Amino acid sequence: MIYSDKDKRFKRYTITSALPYANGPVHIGHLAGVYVPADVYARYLRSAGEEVVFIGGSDEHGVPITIKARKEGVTPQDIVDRYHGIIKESFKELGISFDIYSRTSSPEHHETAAAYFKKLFEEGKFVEKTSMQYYDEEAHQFLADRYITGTCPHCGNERAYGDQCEACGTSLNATDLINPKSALSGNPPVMKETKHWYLPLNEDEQWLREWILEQHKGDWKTNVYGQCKSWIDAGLQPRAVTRDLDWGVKVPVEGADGKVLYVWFDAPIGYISFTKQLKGDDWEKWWKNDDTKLVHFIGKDNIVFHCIIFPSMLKADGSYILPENVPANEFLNLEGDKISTSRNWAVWLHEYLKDFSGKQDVLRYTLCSNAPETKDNDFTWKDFQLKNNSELVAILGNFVNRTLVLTHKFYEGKVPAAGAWGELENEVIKEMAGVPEKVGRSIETYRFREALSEMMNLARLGNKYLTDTEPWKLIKTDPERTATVMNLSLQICANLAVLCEPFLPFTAEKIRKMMNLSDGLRWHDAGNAELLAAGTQMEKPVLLFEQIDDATIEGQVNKLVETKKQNELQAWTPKTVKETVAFDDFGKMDIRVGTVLECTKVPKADKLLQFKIEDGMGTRTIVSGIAKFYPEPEKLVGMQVCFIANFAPRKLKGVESQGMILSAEDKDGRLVLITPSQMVTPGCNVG
Ligand code: B3M
Ligand code: ZN
Repeated sequence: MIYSDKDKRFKRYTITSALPYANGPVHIGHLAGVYVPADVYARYLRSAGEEVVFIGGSDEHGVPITIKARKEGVTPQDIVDRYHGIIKESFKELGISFDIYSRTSSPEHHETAAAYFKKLFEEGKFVEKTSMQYYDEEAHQFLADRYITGTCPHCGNERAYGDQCEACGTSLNATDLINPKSALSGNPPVMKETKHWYLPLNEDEQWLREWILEQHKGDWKTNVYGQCKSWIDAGLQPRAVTRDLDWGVKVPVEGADGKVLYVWFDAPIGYISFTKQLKGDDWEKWWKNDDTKLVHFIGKDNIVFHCIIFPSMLKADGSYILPENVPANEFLNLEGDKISTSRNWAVWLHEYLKDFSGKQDVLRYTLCSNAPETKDNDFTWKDFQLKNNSELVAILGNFVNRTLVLTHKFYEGKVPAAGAWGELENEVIKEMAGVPEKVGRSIETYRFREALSEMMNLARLGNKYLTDTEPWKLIKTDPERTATVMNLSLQICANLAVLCEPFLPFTAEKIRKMMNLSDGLRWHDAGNAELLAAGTQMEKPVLLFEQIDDATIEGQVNKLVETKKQNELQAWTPKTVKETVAFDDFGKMDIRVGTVLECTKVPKADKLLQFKIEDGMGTRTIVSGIAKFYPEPEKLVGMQVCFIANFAPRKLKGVESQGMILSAEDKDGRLVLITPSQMVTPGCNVG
């Protein structure tokens, strides 16, 4: 039974979460944006006694997957098999409680998606259009945007893609590219006519405006509502729902050889096909009955697909319900930088689970309390440590642990019978009575950060109650009252086991087991001091959370620093060439070869080496800032170096340097001496 009247008419809930592309693992951005809030919502509704299906699965079609497969020399199926397994396993380990986690490469999905398209096709819901598209004659394949590279007309980057230039960020049409080339054969592509089917979104403007901008004004989040409004106000265009690709759901009509469904047409149908897989013949009520509430959990980059395109598809069929809400979150950044799969700038879920085994709830807690619900937010490892140490350990863990330790200390672990509640107890019980509704209402309105904080306030209340009553002292003077205090403190712990479950399922299970609480307790059993019968045996307490130390956090931060360094190396490009100089200018530079006679560190200057060079005219001293890269300078004796002989002498750390030794600065900052490829006579010119 839920609290908000607006939703009381619903008998069941179909909860979907965006299907992650199976071309890489999931990271904390996905979790904070989509999967943790969706799981909190599903767990809460189940605890409140509602009928729920929570649908998840891998999105296994689309060009990024085929590109990755080509790069690795494997098939797209190999790629999706690898990542579908990693994603599914890591979601399970984090306690994301899908009722089904399926995949769009499954035959059941292909069948459902193809049938869905065919029905709309036969009812004439699509517009058929031909257009000219780039085609690779050697590969006998039309080219999707990412399969065309060329020179960006805006910045000259020669590796721009058909849809975007990653150097200057401009979004492009393939025909904008200068010297376009096929990424398949490397040949210039030709323009060839092709036919596709389009969803006439332009015809849906009226009902979309009424459904979203009027009906859902005020109950859809402002970020979602705003994006839909700007899309609709900008004027909706027909949207192609087929592609010339060989990986995806084959288009099931005549004249569609070599064509598949556009990935954003087939993927949302995955929600339906997975429900079919889960519920068999009983699936329709979850998608077609008006007393079903359909909620899509997504990130903000998927708003238009879930609020405009998929509803348009559902409406075109005519037998489906539309989403009641699409509570999209904004983006989570990492240590102040945008999370990026390609730059490996992420905290990958499967790696977290390995590095922080047993700490699933710490991540769930941090990502829920910092969720980017209304604006982009930032994940830092320091904050993760703080949330764990000063909230989970210090508040929730500390309260439960103190209560159970004292129960074992005073009553051999048995719940003592309470005497009459005093004034303070009645205040605590009254406050506790309101917590289930406060937390419930926040969850029902998708304010999960607020809900989590309200739940933690119950642990704060418990801690304050123990601190105010000091049972460890009271036991000496008033054992009866102490029994009352300990009984109520245990009741609060039992309430927390129920109320923390949607957020912290692993912790809830630990508390339940320690207190021998029935696993049949549900949301509406909480909010009172009768959950635990006197005499119930408490198990020996185990710590719910442990401190996370600085070294652990430093290890994670250093991992990111290393990633950043690798990214910079990969992104390195040579400095632009300096302005042209006249030959005479170059001629003023007198560059010679010399042989190293001696080489030592310059005292009190960790960057400098002092060379004694035989220069064909005698010897000279030259100081060079390469000590860091040549830790054993004596090994340079006998080597030949190139140096500028006619530099004005200058003193460096008290040593007069007569010239400048030439070295190359590599992309990682390393300085490497320039030496002739063969021994030459000292003093000979370099030109
Ligand atoms: N595969 C994931 C994304 O855009 C996309 C979601 C599909 S939900 C039907 O990040
Ligand atoms: Zn560009």
